[in-house]
Amino acid sequence: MKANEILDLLKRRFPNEPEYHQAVAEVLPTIEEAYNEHPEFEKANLIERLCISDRIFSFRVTWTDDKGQVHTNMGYRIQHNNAIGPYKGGIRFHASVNLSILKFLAFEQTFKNALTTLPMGGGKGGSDFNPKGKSNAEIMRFCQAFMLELWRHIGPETDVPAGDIGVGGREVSFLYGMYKKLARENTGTLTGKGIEFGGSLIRPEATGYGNVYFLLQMLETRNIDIKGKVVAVSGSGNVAQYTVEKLIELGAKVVTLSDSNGYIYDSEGIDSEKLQYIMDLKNLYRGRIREYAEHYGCKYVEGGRPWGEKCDIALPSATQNELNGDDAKTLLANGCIAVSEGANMPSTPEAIDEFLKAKILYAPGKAANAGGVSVSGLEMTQNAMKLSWSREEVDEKLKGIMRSIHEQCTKYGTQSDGYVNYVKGANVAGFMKVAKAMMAQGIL
Ligand code: NDP
Ligand code: 2IT
Repeated sequence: MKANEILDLLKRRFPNEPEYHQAVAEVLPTIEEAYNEHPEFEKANLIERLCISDRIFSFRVTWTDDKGQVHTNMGYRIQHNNAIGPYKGGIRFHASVNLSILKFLAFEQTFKNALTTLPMGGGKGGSDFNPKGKSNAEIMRFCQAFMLELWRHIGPETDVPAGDIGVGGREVSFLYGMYKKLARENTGTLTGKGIEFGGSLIRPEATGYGNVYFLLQMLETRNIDIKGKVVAVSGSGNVAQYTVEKLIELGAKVVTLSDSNGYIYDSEGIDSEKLQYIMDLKNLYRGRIREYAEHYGCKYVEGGRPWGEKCDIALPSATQNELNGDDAKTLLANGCIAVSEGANMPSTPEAIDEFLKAKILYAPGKAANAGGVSVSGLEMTQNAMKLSWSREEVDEKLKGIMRSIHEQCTKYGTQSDGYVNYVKGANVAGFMKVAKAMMAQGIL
């Protein structure tokens, strides 16, 4: 395999899909060596089979707003690869959603899920529906209309969706209610459900907590204590909120959060009471992060991103390509020692190059944010066994999984000078697992 040739082929075959090309371009050069050690992979054309989704469903979603006006949106589900288990991955509701974004996410999810130690393939879905400013009833009707098409493609042993940007507990519950009505079964298809009907404890916290657990593992390799470290977090949704919760518990000082309008800088640090304000603001009133700055009298930068603020650790937790090469240079110049990605592909290729060149601790999302899908996997297990585990049990399992992901990264990513390239480690570990499963199952 020549990484460049495969990439050119994919660009010709799927033009105008820059995020998908970016995700593939990040992986291929790092797995080239491992791939080429196995001539049988090349004969089986494993690489094209791994990069191109098994299938993609796209459908029109028609829904009615509170004034009686009828709207259409596009809905999609990408079933990328099920070599190691049922397709598994979130659903995103955001105005920017298109095939390029969902294909990048489904491709990454396949590697991420392989790292979790649990039997899950990779998938992703979503809609260009914009949930901002919609009433609860409109969200419900949209979720029901979306599921009216999606339900025939999913199931507990085939494809298990969950949340992502714009899809949290409220949306998963509406989606699940409609799924159940249509499929006439109660098997738990969809994870991130309410705790009363099959949801797992710790699932809401899992991505943020998991990212901090992974960060702790990285810091340990350099004997660095997280206590007192200044941390810049971006986003203010599900992932960001529970990242901050865990960081406060561990005695770190979180100074930033953001949303799509701008960021706040709180030099005093965000404490538990302020975090509760953010959770109410974002999850109940669905307000803007600017209101935090107005309430607590701190700095707010309209249209800005937090990376210019001095910090020891940066945890991008909003969206793809939110941290570019210049941001990376600024972070490094300000003494940043670690970057761990809560979001999927938040760092641009230029930013990643800067981090690796500087040899700081840098964890790509497919390793660092795998805690979310891992606890989704644990939710599937609990549903199948028709029982539920305690908080402590799930949290312990999550810690164990994040530790295992860190081990896999160091196993495959440690360079001759001792530096751990977590990008390479995660990609090679994930790739080898999926590749072996595909080879064993024949040409499909
Ligand atoms: P939420 O919808 O809960 O929050 C998203 C946050 O990111 C909001 O603060 C939102 O601001 C901000 N944001 C979204 N799009 C943009 C944009 N284009 N520019 C700037 N800010 C933006 O989503 P999650 O917290 O669940 O997801 C955050 C990231 O984590 C995503 O990359 C997701 O794929 C990833 N992830 C999520 C997992 C999960 O379990 N939920 C698991 C693993 C990864 P605003 O409200 O203004 O839109
Ligand atoms: O990107 C992700 O890993 C998620 N949005 C969570 C997927 C899941 O199935 O829990």
